[in-house]
Amino acid sequence: MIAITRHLSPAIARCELTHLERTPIDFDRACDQHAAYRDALRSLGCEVIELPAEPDLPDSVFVEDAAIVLDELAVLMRPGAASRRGEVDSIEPALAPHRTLARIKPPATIDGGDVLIAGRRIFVGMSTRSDPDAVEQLRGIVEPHGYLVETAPVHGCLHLKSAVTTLDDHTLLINRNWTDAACFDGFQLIDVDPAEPHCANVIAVNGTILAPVHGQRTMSVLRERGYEVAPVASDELAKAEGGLTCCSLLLPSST
Ligand code: CIR
Repeated sequence: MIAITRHLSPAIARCELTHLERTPIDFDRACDQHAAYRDALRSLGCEVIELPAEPDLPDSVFVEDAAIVLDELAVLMRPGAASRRGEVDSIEPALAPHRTLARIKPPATIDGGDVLIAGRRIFVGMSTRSDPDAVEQLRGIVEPHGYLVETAPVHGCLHLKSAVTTLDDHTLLINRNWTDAACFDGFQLIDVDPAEPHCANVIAVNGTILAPVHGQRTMSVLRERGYEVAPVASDELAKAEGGLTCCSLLLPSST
């Protein structure tokens, strides 16, 4: 597994914010947490690619939003926030050696954080960042490869993957208050602990679940269900509305 990451922009203080009030981000602490995140990915067998910081793109550490990666191809997104559109050209050269690239075209908008890939089913969150035009374009790109594209509502959080992420091809971790659980028929659903609404954003990598360290109760639930869980601190970038999935693009290296 390759994990593409990007160092924090020194302009992170000017990040986009939707649901949170702006509070000061401790840049050094955020960098330390990002380094620990990269180490966690390495310890789980990932080859971590570290792209240089983009001084003029405040949110560019959140590489997940610029593209999605499938075994067969990668699709460059068109982020909903205008300030983030430059991130796409910036990530393209890092993906090009690994996958054929397709691209969502204007005026459609879609953030990778809204795209949940679960086996051959792809769910797109209808958040403030992603629109039906992009869903249709994505469908046209990926359905020839055998994927089914569906939509799910998003309310109360930024992206679909703030509300639900994959634990494995059959199981999802979900906060039902932020999306509609009925959209995910056919999957086993595990609920985040009600006291930890922000803890549905986890990364399943090589058999282990990377989970936010502040989600102790949710981690206990996952362990009881037989998952190996590794905690990662992410509270500094959480002030920029970033979670764990947003800081990497994972590319299975089997292809
Ligand atoms: C934004 O609002 O776009 C960034 N401040 C946070 C993006 C987080 N990305 C994600 O959840 N996939």
